Parts: sequence; C-alpha cells; structure tokens
Amino acid sequence: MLQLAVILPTYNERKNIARMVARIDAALQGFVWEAIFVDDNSPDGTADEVRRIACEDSRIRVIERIGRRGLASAAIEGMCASAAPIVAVMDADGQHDPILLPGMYAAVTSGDYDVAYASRFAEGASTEAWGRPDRVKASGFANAIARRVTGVDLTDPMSGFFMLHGETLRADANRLSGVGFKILLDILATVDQPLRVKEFPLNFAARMEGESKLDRTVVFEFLIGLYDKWLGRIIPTRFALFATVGALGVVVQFAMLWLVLSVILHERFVYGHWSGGEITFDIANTIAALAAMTFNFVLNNELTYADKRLRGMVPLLKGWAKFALTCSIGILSNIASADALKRLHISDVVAVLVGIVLASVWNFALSSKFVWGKYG
Ligand SMILES: Nc1nc2c(ncn2[C@@H]2O[C@H](COP(=O)(O)OP(=O)(O)O)[C@@H](O)[C@H]2O)c(=O)[nH]1
Ligand SMILES: [Mg+2]
Repeated sequence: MLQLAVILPTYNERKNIARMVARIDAALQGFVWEAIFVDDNSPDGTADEVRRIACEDSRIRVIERIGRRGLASAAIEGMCASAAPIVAVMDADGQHDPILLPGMYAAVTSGDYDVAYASRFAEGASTEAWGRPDRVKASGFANAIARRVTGVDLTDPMSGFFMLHGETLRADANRLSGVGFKILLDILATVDQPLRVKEFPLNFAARMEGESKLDRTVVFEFLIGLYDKWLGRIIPTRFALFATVGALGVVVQFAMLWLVLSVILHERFVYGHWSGGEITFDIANTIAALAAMTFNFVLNNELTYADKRLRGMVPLLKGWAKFALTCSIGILSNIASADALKRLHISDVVAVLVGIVLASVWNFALSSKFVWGKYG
C-alpha cells in the first residue's frame, strides 16, 4: 500500500532531477512511495526530464503548471495530488537530505506527532556546507521575527522540508495563503488545533546544480512574517504588501514632483522662458506619476510578487506596460469616484480616501491577474 508521497517543487532544476530521484530511492528502501515534481513550466525543460525518468519508474510523477509561479502553491497542489496518507515536501536541489525521510515518517506515524520537519538551526544541525553565511544570518533574523509574531515556536519555521498527514493538510488547504514560501509556517499558523511538531536537525547542503531562485527574497520573508500576524486575518497578505508599496509610491510621487518643479523653475530662472504655471505643473506631475508608477512596479515585482518575479528585458517591459495601463484606469476611477462623492456633499478628505481605496483594490485585482499571473 502506498505509504508516502514526496513533493518536490521545481523551477529550473533539470540537472538535479535524476540525482534527487536516486537519493530518495536510496533513502526510502523498503517503503512504498511516490515522488511528485511540481514544475512551473521551467524554461530549462525540468518537466521533460521528470517525464523521461517517469517513463521508466512509475513512482515518479510530474505536475506541470502553465502560467503559474510560486513555491507555496506548488507545494500545496502537489500534496493535494497524492492519495498517500503521509506527504512530505522538500527542495529538489539537494539542499535537503532525503536520508531524514524514514525518521520523519516514523515520527508522524507513531501517533506522538502531527508534523515532522527538518531544521537548519536545531541542536546538531549545520549550515556550514551551505557556504552562505549571509543567508544563514538573514534566515536566522527572519525566523526570529516569524517566531515572535506568529507564536510558532520552532527553531526554523521557514524550513521547506517537512512531513505530515495528507488529511491534516487537506482539512485546511482552502485557508492557506499559498503566498511566498513559508508554507510550513502557514500551515502551523492556520490550523485550529495546535499541531505536535517533531524537529530533525538538518545538515543543510549547498545546492547541487543551478542557482537559487529565492536569494533576494529574504526581505520578503521578513515582511510576510509581520503582515501575516498583524493583518493576515483581515487583509490578504499580498494586498497588504501591494498597498504598502502603493503608499511608498505616493511619497515618491511627491518627491519627484518637488524635484522636477524645482528643475523647471530653475530653468525658467536661467533661460527666462515661461510656459504657464498650469502646464508646468501638469508636465511635472506627469513625470512624477510615471516615476512613482515605475517605482511601484519594480518594488511589487521584487517584493509583493517575489515568488512570481518577472525577469528579462521583454517580460519586464511588457509587465511595466500592463501595469501602467492598469494604473491609469485606476487613476480614472479614483478621480471619478472622488468626484461623485464630493457631489453628494461628502467631505473632501473622505472622498479622496475612498477614491484611493477603490483604485488600490482595482489596481491590485487587475495587476495580480494580468501582470504577474496569466490565470491568477
Ligand atoms: N514550482 C516552483 N518551484 C520553485 C519556485 N521557486 C523555487 N522553487 C523550487 O523550490 C526549491 C527551493 O528554491 P531555491 O531556489 O533552492 O531556494 P533557496 O534554497 O532558498 O535558495 C527548489 O527546488 C526550487 O526549484 C517556483 O516559483 N515554483
Ligand atoms: Mg535551494
């Protein structure tokens, strides 16, 4: 009878697949298991590589997602795609040692624990082989914050290597945020009954081949941790990030407006031409708005949608254009709604605020669909 499913989210891991399968096979001798690679249509052909191996070994499966990105959602979908009573999630790059799987399995099937996970920071664990002291530090910091704000008291709540009963996961799958990559933390913070967790020290290795996709997103881990605790229940985390970026954009717009106006005014002073106050202001404000929008686009791409980040000149330019289009409609709706409210004799401040809220929701809803994900 099928005992265990190992879920491996992948993005550009073609060269690591065969070795990963061999290592899992070696670690799980005597078990009835399957491994599901959840690949987000990696350009390097990871999914084809999995299919090649799967033709010879029916324990290996692939879920290829088109137009989707994201580690957490990949892990959730993989876990929900198996009939195995116990499911595990691990990285496919060799940083997580499959040798821990049998011990984790024994823990979750013993009845004493609901979840087993591998910690980079537990007693007896090590991160030396990783060769990235900067990231060890950043992760430690993000972990400390996450522990504080979520009350989940583990040495490494950001770990991506864990195992639990499929049932536990499925019972709450529709309430998980699926954003970013703190999936274990998400599960622990979401389920109603407290889960009994067994920690396994992990010798966190350097990745075998290829490069990290999450390197620059430690800041994101940190922000997510804060938001989830304080606002996560009321406002979706991704919207909270989007709104924060938007608020920073307002600051950028004012700063740019001031800068451009002072340059134009300076020019006028030097060359003595004057094109009329209104026009000067409109030009300056347009430049400022474009700058703020570009700033928002870049920041949203790096933070809010770090897990679906657009890369490369063409995708970035396309994304920027779509973002610009979305925002300009947002601005129109902002002005129109504020105007309508003012006519109803509602105070200016309230009218403007309602306009801003409406435009933010609009921008968020549209850009998350059309800029950072084909199908949402
Ligand atoms: N399906 C899917 N997998 C991803 C995505 N981003 C990262 N991964 C996989 O998640 C695992 C961890 O990512 P990695 O880049 O090694 O992050 P790091 O270990 O924190 O540097 C690897 O197996 C990646 O291939 C994604 O957007 N979608
Ligand atoms: Mg890795």
